[in-house]
Amino acid sequence: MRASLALAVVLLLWLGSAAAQSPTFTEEETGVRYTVETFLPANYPVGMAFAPDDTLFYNEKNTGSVRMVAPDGTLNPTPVITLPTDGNVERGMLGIALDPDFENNQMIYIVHTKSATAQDWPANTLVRFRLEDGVAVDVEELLSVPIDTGELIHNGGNIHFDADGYLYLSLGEYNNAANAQNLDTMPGKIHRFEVTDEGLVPVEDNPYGNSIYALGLRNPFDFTFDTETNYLFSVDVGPTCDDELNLIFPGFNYGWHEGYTCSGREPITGLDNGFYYAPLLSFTPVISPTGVVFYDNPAVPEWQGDLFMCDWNFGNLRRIELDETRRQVTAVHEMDLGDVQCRIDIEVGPDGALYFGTVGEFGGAIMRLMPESE
Ligand SMILES: [Ca+2]
Ligand SMILES: [Ca+2]
Repeated sequence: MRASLALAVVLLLWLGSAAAQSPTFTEEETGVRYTVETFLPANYPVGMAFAPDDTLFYNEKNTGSVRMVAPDGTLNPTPVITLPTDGNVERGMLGIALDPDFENNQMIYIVHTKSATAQDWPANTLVRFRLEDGVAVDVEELLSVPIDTGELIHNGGNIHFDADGYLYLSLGEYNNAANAQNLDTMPGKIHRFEVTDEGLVPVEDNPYGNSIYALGLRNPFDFTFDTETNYLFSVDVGPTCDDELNLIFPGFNYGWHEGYTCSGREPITGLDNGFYYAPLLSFTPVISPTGVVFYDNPAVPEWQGDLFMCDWNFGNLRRIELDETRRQVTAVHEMDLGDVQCRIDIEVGPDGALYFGTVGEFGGAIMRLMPESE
């Protein structure tokens, strides 16, 4: 009797663990073991941000909604906010960032393509609001950049705060390469602002006396800050060549211009403004890099300070190592995800797992790459 009971318990335990099992992978270079699993089915989750209390916020590109997920993985059925959003092609509810003092002020920033009206172009628009009982209040439009080309591609809007509390906004060139080199327009650049009581103000020592921080970009879909140096690393999605990972310094020119010819990491000359800075990585054939994030979590010491990058075309996840100057790439590793794709944003969770968005054949979901604890 006792033996059969024990057997039943063992069997139940075994069945339970088998049901919950996700494929386990071992990274060749580091020996780090991890699983890849669905964290949450989600509608085109293109931007994510974790709060200090482990709450996850994410954008639904096409619906214009921001959603909230409790630390235990429960999705709040009511969206935090739904803004009238044009989700056509590369437009949509794209970027999200939490205020550096979110813990105290509950402020959230998003960038989305505000729908057109009879009078106005659709416009990539930076909005701030405060979270109160799970929904947005005090909704405030801080900046709006009309898509006056009428183009559907190269919106590349994202927002992140750096360690000094400055807010950066990346904007694609609205499918007009001339924008990338024009210091009088906003598209095709990364901008830097101070958030004040009066709204967004260009940082006083910005290189061109306006909000422009760096220029010559085509479609800087996501960027991230090195937690060791505060250096800004941005992807740039190229044409039929030259997808890039760039190290962004103030005033520098990243080379995208009218009549661009594929140049890989070779110098580009004849630019009017700013010194040219060659990409750290250049990809031809193209992969369309999307999400990037620096790993800064004690869970996996082997990954500390590495940059993770997803790509749209193949859904690959790359782990990119830098040298001690933090200005050069020393190694690029493709991570094994099985048949899972990492196609849009990627962020590090407070648990040390990598969370990334996927759409397409695999369905829309936020996936979780969970390192095995020792
Ligand atoms: Ca470039
Ligand atoms: Ca990211």
